[in-house]
Amino acid sequence: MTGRSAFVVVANRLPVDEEVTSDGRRWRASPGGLVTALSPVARAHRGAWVGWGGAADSAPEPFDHEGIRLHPVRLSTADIDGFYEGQSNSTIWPLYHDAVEPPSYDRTWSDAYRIVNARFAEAAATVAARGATVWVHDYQLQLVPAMLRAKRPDLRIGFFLHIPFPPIELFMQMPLRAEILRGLLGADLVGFQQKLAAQNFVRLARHLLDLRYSGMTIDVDGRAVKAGAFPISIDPKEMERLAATDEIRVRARQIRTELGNPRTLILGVDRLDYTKGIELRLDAFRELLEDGTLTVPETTLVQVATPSRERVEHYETLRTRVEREVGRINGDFSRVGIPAVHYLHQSYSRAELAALYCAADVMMVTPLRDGMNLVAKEYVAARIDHGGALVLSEFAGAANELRHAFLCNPHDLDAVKGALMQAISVGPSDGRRRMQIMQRYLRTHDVDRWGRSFLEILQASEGGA
Ligand code: ADQ
Repeated sequence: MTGRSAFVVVANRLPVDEEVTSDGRRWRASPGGLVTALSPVARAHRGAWVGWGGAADSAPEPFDHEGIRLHPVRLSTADIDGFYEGQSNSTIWPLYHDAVEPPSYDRTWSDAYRIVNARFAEAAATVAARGATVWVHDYQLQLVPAMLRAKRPDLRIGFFLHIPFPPIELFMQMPLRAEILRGLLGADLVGFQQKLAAQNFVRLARHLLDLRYSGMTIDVDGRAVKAGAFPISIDPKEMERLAATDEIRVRARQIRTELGNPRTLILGVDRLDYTKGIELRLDAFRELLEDGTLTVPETTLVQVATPSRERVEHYETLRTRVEREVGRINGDFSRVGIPAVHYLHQSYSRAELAALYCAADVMMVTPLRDGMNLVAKEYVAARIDHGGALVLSEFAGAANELRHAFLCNPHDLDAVKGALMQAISVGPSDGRRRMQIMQRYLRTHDVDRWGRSFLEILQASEGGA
């Protein structure tokens, strides 16, 4: 594959992880929704992908991987500090998640963000063919659409934000607010997980830049910029296939045996992130053990928490708090050889995740705020036996779609406890009915539909000059 591409994905990370083996360096497709969603689209368009390879100060020459041309962008250690850990994960991430932890602001981070966004825009401009479609992703790259348009007015540019977009009052805190808004408005189509987020965006354009809008289309100096909701999804067939294998069925039973065959197995699977509501889940569980509503060993909680952003301060302190609380619950309620909480600070294969999903009676997904939350969708897809029950925070994007989960307000501990108890005690026919309805929904609202619906609207937009 040579030359420029008619379809380019731009994301913070490339869709591959580097593996160092005894024979040298090798690239392996990285797991995750974004890669599963976009790789087939990029491949079908003989497309390119611009992103960081994951190692500091290293950017190999462009190379092909499974039919996609990959263009690594170099990030230095200082870039990672200021752009990624600073502006992206200590300013924008908390601010866009309702400031559930206070955002930090630092002028040097803003500079790093500008510089790195310019580097991504430059790389995309070099890679894109004349009139190409470029799809930029997520909160790390919000300046890229305008920077790219300035260099390449011929392109059709789409942007998708995977996390929530905050209401005006919160967004206005950000020193970089006007620049970020103008950056996003460089796109022809700006996609969000939820309608509310898209509405926040068009209102902000009027409030901050005095731009007119009609419906969900903003007039930016005579150019039409559309905003819309495109709730991301999963490939439910992947989980269904895994759950149907003998290997996973056996492993699910084995997990329950290893846990001492509890009557009720409660599961949480999250990146270890303060937005995910891991602590409140532990609080709910502890209170239910304290008042005797739940007992050990009849009930066990397994919390899988993938290591994440460990060099960012909020994440370090969260880890300490979670581990202290797990220790406290176990100290008070475990029996010899039978812990109340199994806490696993590890990453797992898709197969092991599928087995955990199949083994769990209740899945707790309780973020304080989440763009979508794919774990909730994966759990539902994995339950081909129509068993299990999902407790889901109203503040996850997924709650707009998975209406038959046991929904709760994560800021109300009694409501969380109530939803958990309802899920534990749901009758088999009601439980089955709820699962079936949610599964039917996921089959028709899969990740393929997400990608197609975004790109169809993008193709129908005015596009470049
Ligand atoms: P995340 O905040 O990372 O994504 P989520 O949507 O739940 O959150 O996706 C996590 C993914 O990681 C899932 O596919 C899950 O299976 C996987 N995972 C979690 N724990 C794991 C473990 N221990 N081992 C292996 N895999 C694990 C952001 C937004 C979300 C939005 C997605 C996609 O914050 O709101 O849904 O992007 O747009």
